[in-house]
Amino acid sequence: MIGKAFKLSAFSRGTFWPIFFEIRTTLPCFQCSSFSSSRKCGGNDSKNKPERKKKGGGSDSKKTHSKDVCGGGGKPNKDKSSEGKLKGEIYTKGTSINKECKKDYKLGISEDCGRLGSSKYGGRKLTSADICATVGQRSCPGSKPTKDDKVIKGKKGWWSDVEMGPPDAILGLTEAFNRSKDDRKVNVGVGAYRDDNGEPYVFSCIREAEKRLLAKALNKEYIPIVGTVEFCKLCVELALGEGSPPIKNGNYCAAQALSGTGALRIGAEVIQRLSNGNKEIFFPTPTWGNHARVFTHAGLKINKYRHYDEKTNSFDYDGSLQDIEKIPESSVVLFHACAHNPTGVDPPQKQWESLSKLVKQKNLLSFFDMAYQGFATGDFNNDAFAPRQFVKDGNQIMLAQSFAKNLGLYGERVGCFSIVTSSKEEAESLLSQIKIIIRGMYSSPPIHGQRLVAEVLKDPELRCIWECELGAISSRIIKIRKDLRQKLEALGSKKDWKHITDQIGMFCFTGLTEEQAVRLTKEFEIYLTKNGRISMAGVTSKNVDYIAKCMHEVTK
Ligand code: PLA
Repeated sequence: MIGKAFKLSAFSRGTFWPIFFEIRTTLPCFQCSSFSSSRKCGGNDSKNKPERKKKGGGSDSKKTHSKDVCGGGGKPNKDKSSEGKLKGEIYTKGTSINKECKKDYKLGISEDCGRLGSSKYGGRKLTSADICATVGQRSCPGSKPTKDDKVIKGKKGWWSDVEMGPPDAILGLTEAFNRSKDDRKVNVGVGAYRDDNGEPYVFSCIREAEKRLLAKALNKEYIPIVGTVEFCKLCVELALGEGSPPIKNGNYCAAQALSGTGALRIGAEVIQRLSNGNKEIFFPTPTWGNHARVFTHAGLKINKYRHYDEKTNSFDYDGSLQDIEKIPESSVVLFHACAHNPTGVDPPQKQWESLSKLVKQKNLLSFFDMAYQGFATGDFNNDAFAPRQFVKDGNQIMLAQSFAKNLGLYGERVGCFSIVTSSKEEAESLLSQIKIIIRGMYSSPPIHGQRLVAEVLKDPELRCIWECELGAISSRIIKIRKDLRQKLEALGSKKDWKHITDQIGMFCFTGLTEEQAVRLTKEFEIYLTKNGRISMAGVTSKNVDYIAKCMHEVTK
């Protein structure tokens, strides 16, 4: 089957990407999640079926069904893009797999899968409500859970007390944006770069690296638990500078991570399990919304210090010094290495120098979240000033790097976690323990994205292209900041919008109240976080007038 799909798509189109799509989408029957071309979906072959549908159990099956079946409520699935792709990419190419599913998919419910797979229903056709009830999907439209779904032999079902969680404050916005059918809609919620046409951007250096990798026809073996030595070294060199003493002396350890969040999560676990210091971390206020979750999930206490002065829309230098001064010795302090999220306000270099001294003097452990290196000023070295200064002053920093934004590898999840240590021996012991932590979480990291990053970082030509691209990106953001401010002023806004151009990096902390932000979303279809943060990367020459007009409207 794979062979057939491969031939049809690769050779008729002369391009490779559909292959991935076809292989992924033809294999699983998405009713029963069985991965087979010869097995019919929902066949009675129970050995081949993933375990599911136990009353009150089987969380995985619940998820699969709730999404693919229940979501449609028995009506045709509305996801036109995937429907089109499924028809166009798979079935009209003459593949004979999962015919039942093809037919049923159009109905939004796999009747055959349901009928063959369940004797309980005596072969009658299932409705979506039947299936939803069977898998205990309480919120499925049209499905009323029976008492049986909630109680197993006098006990509650495994998950029957689980309440619906709130949507994510940032990523939930993209979901809402995608659901909206309104032509006016603008997504300035998540910090993902868009070109001036509002399209996602894939770096040319990454496209080229991908071509080169494909030509090498490399294998897909597991890579080491902490990633390759080459990748980790390239990352730390990018952050700390090539000749930096910890790298020369081997006083650091590093591990590939699942992007920036994964790096922070490893760090949180390392502090919790291995540090001799306090299990308490201090964040700047405000900070990225996910920090609290990442660190509390690892069992750390969280606390805060001042970062942003709302009155002046700038870094609260005195406030942060006063607060950090009071932090108990041996605690952890988190810093945004550059392009602070959400405020776009960083300490100037002189103030970083004082902060570094204070942290050293108080014996605090600094953890740098470096999710935007190159995005603040367009220059990696400038943007790495703070961690480099801290290391220069003898601080043993921890570092979480992400390549989501600065190489556009959002979905590839490539990052690096590292620690500067006091000796090579300490680095080796730490790394051995980090391996144990990672092995217990996800075993080893993915191979593809890190290859792309290494390809770009080690090749002077690709690196040069990368630097040019980053320069162009940061210039576009700086220009669009000016445009937005000018438009607001031209509309006669009485508010001071100077901070739009003063702030740097991806975000603008507009100063809009929650009420104003919610109004922008509800009335004007502009999706931004409730704290008034706008991703400037989503503002373009085409939507800037509209955004300015609406911002003016809600702040009149
Ligand atoms: N740290 C900070 C300060 C961030 O802003 C983000 C991403 C991350 C870490 C994690 O990024 P990564 O795991 O994708 O590498 N913040 C985004 C996306 C861009 C998000 O919330 O996940 C944001 O819109 O704030």
